[in-house]
Amino acid sequence: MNKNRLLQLLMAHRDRPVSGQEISGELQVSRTAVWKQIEELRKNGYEIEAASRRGYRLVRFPDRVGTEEIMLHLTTERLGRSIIYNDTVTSTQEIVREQAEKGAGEGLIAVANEQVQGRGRLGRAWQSSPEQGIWMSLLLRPQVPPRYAPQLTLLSAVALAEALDLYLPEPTAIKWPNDIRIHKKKAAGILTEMQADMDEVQTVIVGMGINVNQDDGGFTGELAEKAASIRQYAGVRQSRPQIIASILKSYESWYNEYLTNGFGAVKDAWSAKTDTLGSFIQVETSRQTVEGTALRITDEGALQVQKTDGSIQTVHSGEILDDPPTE
Ligand code: BTX
Repeated sequence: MNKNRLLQLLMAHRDRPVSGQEISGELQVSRTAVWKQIEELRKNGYEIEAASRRGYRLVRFPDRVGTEEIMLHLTTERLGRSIIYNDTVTSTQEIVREQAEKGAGEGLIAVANEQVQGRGRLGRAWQSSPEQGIWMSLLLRPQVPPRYAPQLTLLSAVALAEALDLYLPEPTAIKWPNDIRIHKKKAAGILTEMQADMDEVQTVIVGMGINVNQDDGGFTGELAEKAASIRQYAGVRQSRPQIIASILKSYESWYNEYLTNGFGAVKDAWSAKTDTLGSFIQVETSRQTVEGTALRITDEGALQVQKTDGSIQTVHSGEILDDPPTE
C-alpha cells in the first residue's frame, strides 16, 4: 500500500476519525494492511489516535523533512517531484551536483536535516544545525545564455521571500542580490551555482538555507546579532515540510513566468521587495569597492550604482557591506 495515500487520507480528515473500513475501501487494501501501515507511521513519529470502532485520526505529524512529509504538502507540477532526503550530508549542493552529472532532470531537490559543511557564497560557511532549518538544493536546467545568471539569482530571492512571507506577521525584505532579511537580520540565504558552456546554461543548482525553528538562544557567536529565524517573529514553531512545499510552489510559478515572459515581472517584484534600492551602499566586487546610491536593476539583472561623482557603475556580482540590524 502506498503510505503516502494513507497519509493524505488522514490529513484530509483531521477533524474526525476515519474508520479502518473506510480506509481499506478507499485504498483497496485489507484492514490488516491498513493497521500495519498505521503502526509504521507511528514508528516514524506520527501521532495517530485510534478510537475503537470509530477509527483513526491524525493528531500530529513529525517535523521531519523526509520525502513523504514533503510530498504530503506538495502542490507543484514539476519542482520537487523527485526528492532525495538524507539526515546528515556535507552539503545538499553536492548531492544535487552528483545527480546532475548523472543526467537528473529539472526539478530534483535534495533536502537534509543537517549539513556538516553547509556553504554560503565565496567559500563562506553556512550554519545548518539539525532540526532547525530548511537546507535544500534545487536543480534547474533553463535554456538561457550564461549572462542571464544574475536574473535567476534575483528570481530565487523573489520566490523564496514571497513564500516565507506566508509564515510571518510582517513581510521580509531582500538585500541585493538575495539575502532574505527580517528587520535587517538574515533569515535565509541563497547560493546559486551554475555550469554553462559558451552560449547556454547547462545546470543551475539553487541552494536555499532557511532558518525556521531556532529560538532566541539558537544563534551563537557573530550570528546572534546577524541571523533571525521565522519562529522568532512568528512566535511559534513552524512545519518545515509545509514551508518547503510553499517555497517550491512559489518558485515554480515565478520560474514559469520567467521562462514564458522573460525577466520583466521578476525584476519588478524584486525591485518592490528590496530595501537596497535607494540606499547608500558600499559594494565589494572581485576587483574594487563601489560606493554610491543603489539605483536600479538592469534588464540583465545587474545592479546600477550612482557614485558620488554622478557616474553610474553597473555591478554584476558582489557583496554589500553590512548595515546594522534594527530591532
Ligand atoms: P552568504 O555568503 O550570503 O552568507 C554566508 C554568511 O552568512 C556567513 O559568513 C555568516 O556570516 C552568515 N551565516 C552563516 N550561517 C547562517 C545562518 N544559518 N543564518 C544566517 N546567517 C548565516 C548565503 O551565503 C547562501 C547560503 C546557502 C545555504 C544553502 S543550504 C542548502 C545549500 N547547501 C549548501 O551547502 N548551501 C546551500
